[in-house]
Amino acid sequence: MDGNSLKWYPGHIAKARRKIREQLSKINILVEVLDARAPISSDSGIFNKIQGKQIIYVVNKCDLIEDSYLKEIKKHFSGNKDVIFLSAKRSKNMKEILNRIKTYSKGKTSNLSKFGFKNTIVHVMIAGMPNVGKTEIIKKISGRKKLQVANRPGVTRNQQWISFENIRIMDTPGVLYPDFEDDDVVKKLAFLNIVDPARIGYEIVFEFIYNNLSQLERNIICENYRILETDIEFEIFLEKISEKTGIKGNENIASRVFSDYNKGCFKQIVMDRLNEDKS
Ligand SMILES: Nc1nc2c(ncn2[C@@H]2O[C@H](COP(=O)(O)OP(=O)(O)O)[C@@H](O)[C@H]2O)c(=O)[nH]1
Ligand SMILES: [Mg+2]
Repeated sequence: MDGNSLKWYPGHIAKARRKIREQLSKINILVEVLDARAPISSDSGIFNKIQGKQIIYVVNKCDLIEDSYLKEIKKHFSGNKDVIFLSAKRSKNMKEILNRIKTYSKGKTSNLSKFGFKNTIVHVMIAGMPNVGKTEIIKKISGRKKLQVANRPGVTRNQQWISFENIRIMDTPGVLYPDFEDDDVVKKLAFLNIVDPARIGYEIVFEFIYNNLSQLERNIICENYRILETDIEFEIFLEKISEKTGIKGNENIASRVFSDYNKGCFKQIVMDRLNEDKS
């Protein structure tokens, strides 16, 4: 990629990472949210070297993948991480995250109550890359409908506490890894809206994604736009989508495909191929 590629790691993300670290001493349970379509590449690593705290990984947006891939992710993580699978948008499996927080906080609160502390509050921090659904998850488990979510990175700009029952949850702005140098990973994350695709260019990102799809995956997109030809070059492919949708201009056409992908039109297409990672 050209010299512009560093623009996707803006200063406010470095600040967000620093602020998360500053708060850690107050927190009992850490939750990192991952995107189910890229459960490895969407790990920000923010809690990697932390010891002595309970860390829960939440694989969110499971409604955007197929059951067979969900099984693969479960197998991939089995045994090494404390992982929960859910879809915040569809309110699927939300109880499990609350149950897990309550289970982990039980030991803590009963210990403190021995020393006369009443109504002990459990402090939970939710972190992860931008746009993975951190705020949506907090909305669903807290019942706070007014929290702001948006399908673009960078909406939660400041840390905020949300309290309910005996739980205080800190929502945090999205973070990326600090040594983010692999342009291919950046493009994958841009296709998921984790890195703002407009910063790189929709067409540039989509060309990379398209060129890395299998024939089967290309066919899935073709079918969605009722394109009969298969095995076509990227440029021709954009022209065909334009013919079928009436959208003009390569940026706009690519942007439409992004939006359809993020609505769940191509659930078979995921950004991390787990079987290949093992080889
Ligand atoms: N399809 C799908 N979309 C989700 C899910 N959870 C969150 N979203 C959407 O993803 C976008 C980002 O959510 P948000 O909570 O603002 O992400 P944050 O930046 O991590 O706080 C919003 O458009 C949400 O509605 C989910 O489980 N499935
Ligand atoms: Mg947010």
